[in-house]
Amino acid sequence: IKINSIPTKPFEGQKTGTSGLRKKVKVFTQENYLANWIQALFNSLPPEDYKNGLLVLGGDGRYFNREAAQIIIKIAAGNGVGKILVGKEGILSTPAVSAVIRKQKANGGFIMSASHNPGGPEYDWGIKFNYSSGQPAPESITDKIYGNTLSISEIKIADVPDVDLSKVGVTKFGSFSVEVIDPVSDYLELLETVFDFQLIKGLLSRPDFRFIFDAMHAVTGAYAKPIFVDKLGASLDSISNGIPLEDFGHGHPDPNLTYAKDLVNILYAENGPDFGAASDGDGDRNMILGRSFFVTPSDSVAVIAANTEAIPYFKNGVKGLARSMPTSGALDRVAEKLSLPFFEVPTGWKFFGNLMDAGNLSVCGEESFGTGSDHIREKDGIWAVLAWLSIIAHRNKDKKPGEKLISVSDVVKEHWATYGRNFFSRYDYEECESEGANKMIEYLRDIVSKSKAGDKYGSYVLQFADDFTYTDPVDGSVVSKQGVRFVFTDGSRIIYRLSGTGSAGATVRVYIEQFEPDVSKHDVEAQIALKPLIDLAISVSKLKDFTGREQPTVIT
Ligand code: VG1
Ligand code: CO
Repeated sequence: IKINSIPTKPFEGQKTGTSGLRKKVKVFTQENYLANWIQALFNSLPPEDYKNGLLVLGGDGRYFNREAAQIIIKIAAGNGVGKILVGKEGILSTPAVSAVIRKQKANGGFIMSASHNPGGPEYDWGIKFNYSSGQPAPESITDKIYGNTLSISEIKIADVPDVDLSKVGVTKFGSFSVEVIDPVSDYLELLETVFDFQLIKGLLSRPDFRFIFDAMHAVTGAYAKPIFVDKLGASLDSISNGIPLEDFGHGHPDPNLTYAKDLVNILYAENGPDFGAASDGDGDRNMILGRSFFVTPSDSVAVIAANTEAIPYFKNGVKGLARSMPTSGALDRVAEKLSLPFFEVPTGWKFFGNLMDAGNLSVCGEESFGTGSDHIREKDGIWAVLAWLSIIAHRNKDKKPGEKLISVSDVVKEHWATYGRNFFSRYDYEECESEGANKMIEYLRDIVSKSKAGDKYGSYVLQFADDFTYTDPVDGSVVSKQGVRFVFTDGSRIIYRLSGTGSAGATVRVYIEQFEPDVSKHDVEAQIALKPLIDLAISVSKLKDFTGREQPTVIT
């Protein structure tokens, strides 16, 4: 094949955040903008990681993915990649890319997604690169890519026609080939080894159990019918918004109480379904709801970790548990009780991969609706739904028709009674002015530097305050400035971070947590239980002064 060399100039700001490079579509459609980043990536990898190698490519179906896929294919060919596996129509969820990389022993893969950020010509686009064990590229790689974007001068692009991505099959161009694959099969095959599908099928076919899944017009629309309906016997009308659309039906494909309001309303209506779930743009997040009941993600991972006997994948035991720093301590209590190794990592799934590869970690989660295990190296929305269905099915497997079933809320309340309840809430202030948000974090860092154990904050007594630093126990790499935290003597915590996934301005996240061992206080609504701590969080940071915001954009 003929390879053309195209001269180019660097673009500023091609720095990846918590999860890949995310910008407005208009930024990505500037001539050579995407091409520069892809070429910079190849310039950053050792040649043995891609020359004549195998890569995977897919995405969440958002606007610009079709054009982007052709650009990526041609630059990959131009740099000597041997073969690319592409999801049909360019579709592959983030967890599916991770599964395909692992199963096909690929060198890595690209995910075209801005996850839960809205899509369409006016909105966001994004790209992530995952490595050979299926995990998001570590900072050592993404820093190198960024460095190379600043000095790039040439793009190597193969002179080949666009590939038809609408049909499964192989297209060859000399020594380079593209294989269009079914986006579901490898992923589904893996899930069938993780879960007892017959057990779940038994639950979903009960007349006294009603299930609903909201794909939010995002990538899990491509997976919901083959998995929940065709394999597990759910009815077709249990899937809502099941067709992936380029603009997610004008929605914000983020499964939380604000952006998945339609699903929440259905579950909270009188005589609503027994189980509801949703996933995000690229299929790695999940929200779990019972009838009139919301499972906070920090509790969700703790409940799954405490109930692994319902999931065959864990039959040989659980190696360890982990959560991101702002995620509540509910999981810590499970680890302690079960005497399991436990890890606290910075925000972002990339920090779990090393622990999994080293055989130290089986189940982990983030408060941001991310839950998963070491079956792959990404969080996995459908996995979390199947994990919960397994738990409910396992608990009810001996229930006769007509007998009352143990519900989602029963399972969570029982968990709280055993372990205590970690009340948790997150306040997001989206798209603030960067200047004010940065100043607020500086101000907090200054408080941290002057604080000492025993300082009084209203009725709370400080145990310590810091800006979280993490040393990876496997490779020794260190990351700092991962979130300002105030930890009090009763275990309560207030944490402040700036988002690393936005595409405009700054999003301030405030995380609030308080532990309550007393069962008689577990039924209080989280916002009420946490009110004093939330007020404290807002006043200590002078958030209203720095951001000019009276109210958060999203509360979870
Ligand atoms: C957010 C979440 C983080 C998650 C990341 C990617 O990052 O807080 O927990 O890993 O999104 O999720 P940030 O930096 O905006 O707080 V996804 O579904 O976009 O891959
Ligand atoms: Co996502």
